[in-house]
Amino acid sequence: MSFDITRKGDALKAAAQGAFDELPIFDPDIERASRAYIEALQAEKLKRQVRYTYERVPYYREKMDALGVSPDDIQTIGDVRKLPFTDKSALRETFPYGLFAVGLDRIRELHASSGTTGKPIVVGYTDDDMDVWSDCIARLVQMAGVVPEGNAQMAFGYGMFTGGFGLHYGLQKLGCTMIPAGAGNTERHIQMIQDYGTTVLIATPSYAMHICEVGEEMGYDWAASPLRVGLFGGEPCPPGMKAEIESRMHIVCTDNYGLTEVMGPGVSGECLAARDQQHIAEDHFLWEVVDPETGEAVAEGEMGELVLTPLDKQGIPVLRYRTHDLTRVTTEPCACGRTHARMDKVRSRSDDMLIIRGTNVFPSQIEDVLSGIDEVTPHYRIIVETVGGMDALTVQTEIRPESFTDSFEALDAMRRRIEEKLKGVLLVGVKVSLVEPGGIERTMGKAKHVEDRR
Ligand code: DLL
Repeated sequence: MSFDITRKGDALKAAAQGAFDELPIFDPDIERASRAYIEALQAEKLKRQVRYTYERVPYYREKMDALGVSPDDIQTIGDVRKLPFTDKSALRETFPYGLFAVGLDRIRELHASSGTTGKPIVVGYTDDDMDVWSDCIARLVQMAGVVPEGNAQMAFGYGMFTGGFGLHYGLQKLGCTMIPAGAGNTERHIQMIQDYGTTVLIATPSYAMHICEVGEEMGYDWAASPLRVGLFGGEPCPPGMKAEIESRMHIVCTDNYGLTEVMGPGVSGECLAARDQQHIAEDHFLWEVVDPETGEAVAEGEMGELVLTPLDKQGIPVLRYRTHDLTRVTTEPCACGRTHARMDKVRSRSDDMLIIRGTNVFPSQIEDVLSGIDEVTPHYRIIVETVGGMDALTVQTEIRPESFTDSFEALDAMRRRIEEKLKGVLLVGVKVSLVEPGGIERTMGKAKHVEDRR
């Protein structure tokens, strides 16, 4: 072996040289299975899962009866389209246990998500669900080059959020030593990395960026730190942010996707060959990409809303869950050797579009413009309000310390330049407000970029 991936930097070096056989794969039989095998397995599991759900969850029995669909009608993976969609509202209407397929005596753990409107949804995991969950996580953890000897420090919140415990169980399954620090107390995180020889850090990308900055302010030498891998997820990672963290912290970082309603983290994970995509755990999830307006399937490789049907869920077996996350999926082979389909990183959701004076604006468009401006950090906020009866859009963007100046003229020119760039892309008037370095509030969990005061 020419690479020792327990050494800082070697996983990235191996990937850069295309030496993917030097990187570990947790479950090679399934992660490298042929497409024909995967699809046959999905068809078998789908049949079983639909029958299980129909027989145990009155909500789905009624929905399927109303559509005139019986479990016998589901024979192929394409037959999934005969089934009704599920939206977050179904979990809210049946809160707390209306969609559960087993009694609470078989549920080992509950998790919840408050969502944007604050109304909670709750999900439950049986023993088998917990097993599948930690398996899916162990896979994505290895995609980043984590090895069983790793010391993994948790900077996701524990509690009802699926991120903390999900990653915890998966890392332990792989054999890592868990350091359950939890979110917050950033300086202590840095101290612990040094004291405990932490090799893996788990955080939202925005919190990882904050940990990086605080370390730098403390004079911590990231290049000499034992830290080797960052496992991110839970929120979109702005373009360029992952690469910036990698170079400033001298680690390799992957971005991983999931959602509470279908499992939590573990749905898909980034390998080191396709850095803007994530392999979907296709033996456990059947994916579809649909037009968010019509619900009709789009052609493979086209952008649309991701719809997921978990194929093994026992606790709460949702069918055709509409994630609202926009992505596209390809089944082309990946250089890493994995055969599972890859989805593009989720940058926006079908429900996060802002309408500003009749024009559609996606926060990701603003993020793209800001990421192309060298003088600003990845931290930003979008404020929408009504001024004189009209929508007003303000983008607060933070200046990098090295670009900060006392010259009002220079700052004003910078501000006007950013405004022009944003206007050119958004086609709507926008006010830019420059914020001094460190002036935009940092979060320890998911960053909240948009404040709609209308
Ligand atoms: O955030 C699960 C998770 C935790 C995934 C930790 C990865 C790591 P929820 O709180 O239910 O679950 O939020 C799910 O967050 O529908 C996406 O809109 C967004 N999201 C999650 N991960 C990513 C990601 C967890 N890597 C919602 N990139 C999802 C972009 C993400 N968006």
